[in-house]
Amino acid sequence: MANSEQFLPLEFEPLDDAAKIERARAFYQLMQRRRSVREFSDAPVPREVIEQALRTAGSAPSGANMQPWHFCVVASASVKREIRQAAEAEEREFYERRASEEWLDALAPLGTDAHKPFLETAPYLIVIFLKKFSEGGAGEQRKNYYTSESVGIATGMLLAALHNAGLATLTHTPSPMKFLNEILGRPVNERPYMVVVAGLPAEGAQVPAISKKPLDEIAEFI
Ligand code: IYR
Repeated sequence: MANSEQFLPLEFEPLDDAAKIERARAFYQLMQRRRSVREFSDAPVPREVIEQALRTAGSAPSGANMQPWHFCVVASASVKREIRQAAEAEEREFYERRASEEWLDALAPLGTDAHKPFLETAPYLIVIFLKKFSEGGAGEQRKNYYTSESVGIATGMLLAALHNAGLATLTHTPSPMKFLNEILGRPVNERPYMVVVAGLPAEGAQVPAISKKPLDEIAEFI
């Protein structure tokens, strides 16, 4: 195996323990400031920021390295409007009929409702599709593995990359999301997974007063 042409030497940056701890601390300091933002400015953001962040997302590990994702970046005002209209129709249905009282109670601290102006205001909507199958050669369908885990990891890396680049983000999941296939012309083997709204916060934007659980509540060492 070690001599196989299929393998290359690992490029690995060794760090001493103090550096490991410092990097871990600095990354936490960066990431704990990420907040889900629902009030966006229409200020433009260079497309290159989005492209680089998508490269980071695309570097995620995936089942059998199938990379079962497709990122559709929507900057077009008319397509954003179409998405907003379709998403708000689903959200009205959700808030007025589909959601249980228990679900609405859980959402109450976030102050969300069916009104989603940020879908038009923010400069970019990154619509992430999950590919249950990929196109192989000759019109064949090739099965992908661990697709939701893989796309979840890539989405997390995308959020981290966008935050690191100074952008505000929101994960948005109108449900059902099938309308995104139609609006964006994506094939049936792709399932809309999430919309990541990206841009800059509106001046004076507010966020819910919520907190994260401390380490000892979310983890244990055995
Ligand atoms: N999709 C709806 C509802 C919603 C659901 C969850 I779970 C959230 O964390 C936030 C919102 C909406 O976007 O309003």
